[in-house]
Amino acid sequence: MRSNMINDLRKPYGKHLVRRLSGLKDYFADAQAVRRILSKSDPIIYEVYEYDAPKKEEHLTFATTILYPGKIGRQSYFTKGHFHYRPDAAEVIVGIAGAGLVLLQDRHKRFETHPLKPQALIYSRPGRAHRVVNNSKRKLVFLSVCRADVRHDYETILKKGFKHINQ
Ligand code: PAN
Ligand code: ZN
Repeated sequence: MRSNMINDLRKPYGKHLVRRLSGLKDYFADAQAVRRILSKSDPIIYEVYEYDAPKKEEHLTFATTILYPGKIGRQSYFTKGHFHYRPDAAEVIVGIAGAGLVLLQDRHKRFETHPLKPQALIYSRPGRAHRVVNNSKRKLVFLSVCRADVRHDYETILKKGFKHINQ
């Protein structure tokens, strides 16, 4: 993105990431279902368009995530989910299209869920890991905004998981 304005957050901008099941296979609980699906295809679970901000504290970065509908075993498609490394930066998540859930969890496994829908705003306070789940039958699109020098800790979630939610 070169201009200072984005007219439509549902359209591509910045860096494009594509997250397929093969890259998320260890996050889903049903390993058999993962193997069965991967033997036939490698579905896209979500895509992210991320503004390429300078990684400095005075900047903000933001991303649009498109999370597709679907299930792996009994679990609906979700984003990997992560903590932010220190400084444990906060994040704002805003619904753009479709509906789902935001899961927030702190390092003591205190857990909250919030409905995500167009115009809903969820504040992931410092120290909260966040994951978004699409438990609907339509595409879920949301915006996230946080400080630009943030680094993602995926390891903790991969090892310890979120409190389990089956949809
Ligand atoms: C978001 C996420 C995005 C993809 O922009 O990075 O929704 O989710 P995962 O990073 O968990 O794969 C964000 O939380 N940024 O900090
Ligand atoms: Zn984040």
